[in-house]
Amino acid sequence: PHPTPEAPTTDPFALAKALSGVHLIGGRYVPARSGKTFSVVNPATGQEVARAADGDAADVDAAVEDAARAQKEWARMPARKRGALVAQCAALMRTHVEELGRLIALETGKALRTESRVEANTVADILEFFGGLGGELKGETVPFAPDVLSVTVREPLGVVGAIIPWNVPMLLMALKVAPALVAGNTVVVKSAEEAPLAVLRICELMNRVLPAGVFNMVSGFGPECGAPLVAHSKVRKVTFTGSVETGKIVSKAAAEKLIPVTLELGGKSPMIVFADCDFEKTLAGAITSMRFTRQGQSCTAASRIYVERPIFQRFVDAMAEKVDAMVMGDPLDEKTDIGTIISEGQFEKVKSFIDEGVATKGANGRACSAMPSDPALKKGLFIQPYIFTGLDKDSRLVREEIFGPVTCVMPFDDPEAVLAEANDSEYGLAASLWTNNLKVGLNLAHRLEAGLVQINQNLVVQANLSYGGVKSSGLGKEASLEAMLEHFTHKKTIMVNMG
Ligand code: TXE
Repeated sequence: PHPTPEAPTTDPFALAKALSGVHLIGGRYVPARSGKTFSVVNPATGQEVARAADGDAADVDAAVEDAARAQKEWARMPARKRGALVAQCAALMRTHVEELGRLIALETGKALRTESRVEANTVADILEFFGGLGGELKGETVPFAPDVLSVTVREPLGVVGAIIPWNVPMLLMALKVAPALVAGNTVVVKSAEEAPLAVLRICELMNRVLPAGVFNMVSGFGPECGAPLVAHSKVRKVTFTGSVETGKIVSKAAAEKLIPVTLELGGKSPMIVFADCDFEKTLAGAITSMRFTRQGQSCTAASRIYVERPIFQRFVDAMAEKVDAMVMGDPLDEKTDIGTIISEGQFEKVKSFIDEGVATKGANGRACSAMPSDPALKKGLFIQPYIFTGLDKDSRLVREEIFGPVTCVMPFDDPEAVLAEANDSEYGLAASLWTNNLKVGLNLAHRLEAGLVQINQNLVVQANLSYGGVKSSGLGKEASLEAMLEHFTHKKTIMVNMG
């Protein structure tokens, strides 16, 4: 028993308090074995809104043991029934969109209207999509010899450990949990220390539908709570979204146990704009691709924009004007377009990039959008969006992932040179091309080193389209039927001699 409301609530402050101090293990809310908690802060005001259970190896062990026990029964349930239960969770999510949107806005500082409510709806979309795939866990028959029947069947891997970040925690969790469950695995999620609440509420809601132990969640810090999850002997697969640095640590630990791992890591996504593009559409695309509404805290953010020289200055000016018109303010206010940065650590990191850009000789940084004037927000982690021009291609701002509202715009003259520059990056997550010359567009799309290339649009996550990067941006794919089959099942071969 825990005092979370049965019906959806629109009071995120009360809900945050009610979700304090617990993990969700074996279908029940339980405190950390150590009794420890840590602070969850509203980044728009600096005020504590809840205390989360501070998990360690003991909590992880309890969660994994429960998940392992539950997995036997879960895997024996007909796949379409598992899918139907996940689809039922989707329906429950739809009735909680407003609640989840408000809660995630409170704990992450992402604006309700432009980001948080959208994320809550996408969670329902993802659960709905994977819920329909139970019947698709199919194998094949393979010709071998006349008297031998060879078939393959898809089997679950066992307990999946999922580690998620704070930028789009609900959506990224759904992309991991939904396919893992439908495929017959059970799951232990380790939430991000900056944003443990909304995902915990989702876990609670799904536990109203799913058998106990099938979906568990622990909160805590990376080395203390995430690392023991990866290392646990009964975790048979790890799926991780986060930084390249931590991704490498997780990957090494998984290699020690010889278990598969999926990694969704950072990006430095190029956007290439040709002079013949549809100017207004491209401009709008640049604003959304850069995800200013999320303070640029997106792995696919268009943080390097290359614009063909004849329209370069016009494009930069028009972009600055558009961003200037965006309203920065209280994330829960419907008028707000842009909320806050997630944490003081990220705030300092982003600031240091901006300071470096501003101090660079020959560079020009334009600060856009007014800082909020409400005195209640004076301790909020707001940063004005910056548009930089005049930076060298080897500048840290052009090469490294800033994960803030900072984009670098550079002119180009030659498609081959811009392609080489776009590909000269350790990352390879997403890219976009904006031109009405489809021959040029398709040619470059084929040669861009990225997991996702879009021409004249910038939609990102779709549950049925495979998603994931190349180079340092990751390993393996998320979303899509193929990702579910490849990353959450193994193919068993069964041979029968009929002779
Ligand atoms: O990431 P971490 P942070 C990038 C972005 C950002 C930077 C740092 O550039 O500025 O990473 O962010 C858990 N074993 N991205 O520090 O550390 C941690 O608790 C197991 C891009 O938040 O990677 C959290 O749950 N787990 C990215 C998760 O890993 C560990 C989204 C992510 O944290 C661990 C987020 C360990 N040893 C940040 N150490 C994207 N791809 O969108 C930490 N964790």
